[in-house]
Amino acid sequence: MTADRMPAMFDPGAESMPEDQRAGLQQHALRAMIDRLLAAGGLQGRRLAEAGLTSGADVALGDLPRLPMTLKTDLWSQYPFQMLAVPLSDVVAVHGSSGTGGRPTLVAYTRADLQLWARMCARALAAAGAARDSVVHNAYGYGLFTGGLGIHQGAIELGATVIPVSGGMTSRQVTLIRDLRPDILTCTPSYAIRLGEALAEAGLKPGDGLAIRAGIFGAEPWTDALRARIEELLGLRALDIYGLSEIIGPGVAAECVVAADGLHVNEDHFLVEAVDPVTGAPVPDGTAGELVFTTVTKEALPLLRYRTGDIAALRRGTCACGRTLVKMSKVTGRRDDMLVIRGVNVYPSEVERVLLAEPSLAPDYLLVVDERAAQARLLACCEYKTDSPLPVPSGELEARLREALGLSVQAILVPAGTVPRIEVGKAVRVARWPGGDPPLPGLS
Ligand code: DLL
Repeated sequence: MTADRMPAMFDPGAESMPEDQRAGLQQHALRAMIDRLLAAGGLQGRRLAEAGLTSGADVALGDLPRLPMTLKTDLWSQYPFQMLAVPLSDVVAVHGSSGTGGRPTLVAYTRADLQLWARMCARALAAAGAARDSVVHNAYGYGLFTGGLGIHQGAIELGATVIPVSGGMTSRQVTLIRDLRPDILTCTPSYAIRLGEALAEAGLKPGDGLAIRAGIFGAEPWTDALRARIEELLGLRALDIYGLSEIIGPGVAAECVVAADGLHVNEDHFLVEAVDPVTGAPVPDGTAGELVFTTVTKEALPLLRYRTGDIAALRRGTCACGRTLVKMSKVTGRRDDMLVIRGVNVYPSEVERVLLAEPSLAPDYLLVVDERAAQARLLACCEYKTDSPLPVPSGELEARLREALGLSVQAILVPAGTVPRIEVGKAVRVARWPGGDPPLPGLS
């Protein structure tokens, strides 16, 4: 990409700052955060005091790996507001995610936190090539989920026009895309496929009625194979955006359209570490580990070394786009979604990579962990494309899966429309089958 076509950064001073200069600012912000936590006297402040800290001045940036960690269970035990570092009257919004067992993980924002969040999402949009004259079709869900409102505020901060369509009602989305000709699409990657198919059915094709240049997809894991599928279907550059409610929502990290090979972490606000998911010890750059974030500038809910459960690798250096922010790889799995099948560790993303590399298969699949016998089996139920005359023989697919995973997996090809479609939100790709009715009809 030539310099004159390089999209402008939203915050060039911060995004392309020399690393050593940024480290100075990070240390300053970390110390101030520790002072705020100690003063607030909540769970995190007490842990710091127990670790012998009396002031932020006691720590240097390099001490971060030795500071106490914070877990999702801490947010649950302090539900709803015991972890706030500001008076409740300073909180202007709450968001959250549905936790397991229906327990929401609730997070809170001050006015300054919302401004910070808008800026982080504006950075992500600008990194995708969006600008003031852009029209952003925002099909992330609006509500307690952070996706919709986070991107919404980011688009406004950038000065673009946002279409707050939220998720679902796909035929209305098709009409709006036809009439308003957005250049940027934001939604989950699984919904991008659903929308792409609906647009194609309505006769809207890349270059013929569709003007979307880039899509910013996240909130669930997706592979490069799915990226290729989305790009082909919608004729756009498919970029990854990562975030979690606890840290701020979308905008923790995002890919740039220039390199599109990893997500720039906004580490001037969110310090990032990759640690061994079992021991918690730091892993070297380039090695997959569990991401741990420290929100050094957030007011309402500052989190010290928050363990995300998300697995990715970090990479440093200056990107072709000019950003010096550390990059994280795509999330390759979660600490807790790793399946252990007959002693072999399997991440659903590894299976997805094999399935989506096969052109005769559609992007919808369900992995079924058959737990009816003592030795669990993994079944990969994949839809074949309706227009594919000869789907791949299941034996061939099984050989590829065995080669990639070191495990025998039973491949079951099913007609399009068999795997339950998600209408909006996050796709469910794994089902357990402890007994009783099978998760998909016809399995035995
Ligand atoms: O999913 C925030 C978000 C909204 C991110 C829109 C991107 C776009 P939560 O609902 O709290 O927040 O879920 C956070 O979703 O810990 C990851 O496991 C997963 N996740 C989020 N983005 C990605 C991604 C939002 N790009 C949890 N790739 C996180 C893989 C992702 N997983």
